[in-house]
Amino acid sequence: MASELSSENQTDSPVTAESPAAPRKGLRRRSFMQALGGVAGGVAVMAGATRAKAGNSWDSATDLSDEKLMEMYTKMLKSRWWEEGMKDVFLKGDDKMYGVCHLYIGEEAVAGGCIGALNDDDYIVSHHRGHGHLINKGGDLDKMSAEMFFREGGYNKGFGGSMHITDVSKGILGMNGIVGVSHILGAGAAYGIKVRGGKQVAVSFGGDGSVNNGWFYGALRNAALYKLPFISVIENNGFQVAIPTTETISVRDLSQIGKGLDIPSYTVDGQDIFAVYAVMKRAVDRARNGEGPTLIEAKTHRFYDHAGMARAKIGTLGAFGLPYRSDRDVHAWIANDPLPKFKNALINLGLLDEKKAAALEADVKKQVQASIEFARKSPMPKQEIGLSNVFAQGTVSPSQLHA
Ligand SMILES: Cc1ncc(C[n+]2csc(CCOP(=O)(O)OP(=O)(O)O)c2C)c(N)n1
Ligand SMILES: [Mg+2]
Repeated sequence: MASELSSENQTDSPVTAESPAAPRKGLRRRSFMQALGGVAGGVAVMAGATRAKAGNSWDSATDLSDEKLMEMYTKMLKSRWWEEGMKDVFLKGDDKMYGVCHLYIGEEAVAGGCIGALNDDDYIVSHHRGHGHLINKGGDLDKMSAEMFFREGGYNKGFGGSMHITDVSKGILGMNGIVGVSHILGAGAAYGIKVRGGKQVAVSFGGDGSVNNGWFYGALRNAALYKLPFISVIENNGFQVAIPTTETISVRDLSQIGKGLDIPSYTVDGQDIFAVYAVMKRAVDRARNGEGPTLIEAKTHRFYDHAGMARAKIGTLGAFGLPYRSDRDVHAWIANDPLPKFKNALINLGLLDEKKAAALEADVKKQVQASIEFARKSPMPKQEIGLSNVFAQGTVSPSQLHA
């Protein structure tokens, strides 16, 4: 899939009149293109009825400063190792984790590239597989871990679990367990921005399954009509639980859906953080200029099972032996892991070397471990306050064990 997309990105011809290619800034660094090597590329564009070709992905990504690149890489590391930390805690079984956990591992370049193009005061709305979105938008690891353990120190004071983590102060309008609703919430936030005359943008993330409901279409229709500063990002990992996407929708590229509403729509290689950033930057510029919404489909892969830790092992990346996908595919996806690709690009740029990379990874793992210790020390919430923020009365005890 990735090579197919890359092969469509061999030119730097403009995209369409309504979504012009980002202004060429020239290469900030001579070595930038070489640094990206095989990871550059991967943007395919759906515009009107024709499939056009986008500019090279590195072209828009050259505006990223060294500091920003390192920040994006550090966040990708945090996202990966925090989730690996949660996986290990669950598999060791010494601690109780509550709620359901959907690992984002393998998909991190999508959150990294998209949120890397946002400002702090922009909004995101996430879905059930959203830990990576939160971490990239500045989510606090201690509070996230404590929420996974259902502790008072958690984001939701221990009453939400993974799928309800929210931090409005950071523009994170919540993860959400209802598939598809993120898009209508994102469009609503974009409407709010427009009414207030703000310059922010609102971004909704959803899986490939999220396009199969009315919230998605309602969000796009209204965003197009009112030219809302809205970007809908579809993370197409090829499955809805265990059902292949090809069995649930008639189009091959989900970006095709936007064309009926005249929304600039892109399909991008979601394993290539630079390609994702490039296309997102274009969408963000368009939204801030008052030109309206963009639809982005990022083709990606999840390395673990839909939810929980079936067939996962401590110290092994990815879950093998699941009945609905082949191990061969999983090996191929892992060979295209966005994390080492990003690391190698930064090494080629001279921003990292193996020693520095190892030190950075060790530091991130330390932060993850500290967050787990924070969670362990945090008290269980009082059952009496369980219903204090909802329209009901009584007590609530944690009952659903993470599975
Ligand atoms: C409205 C709704 N229908 C069904 C479900 C049950 N459900 C939870 S996750 C999921 C699959 C979602 O697939 P996708 O959107 O592709 O996201 P992915 O899990 O692949 O990241 C389903 C059907 C739900 N949570 N909400
Ligand atoms: Mg999916």
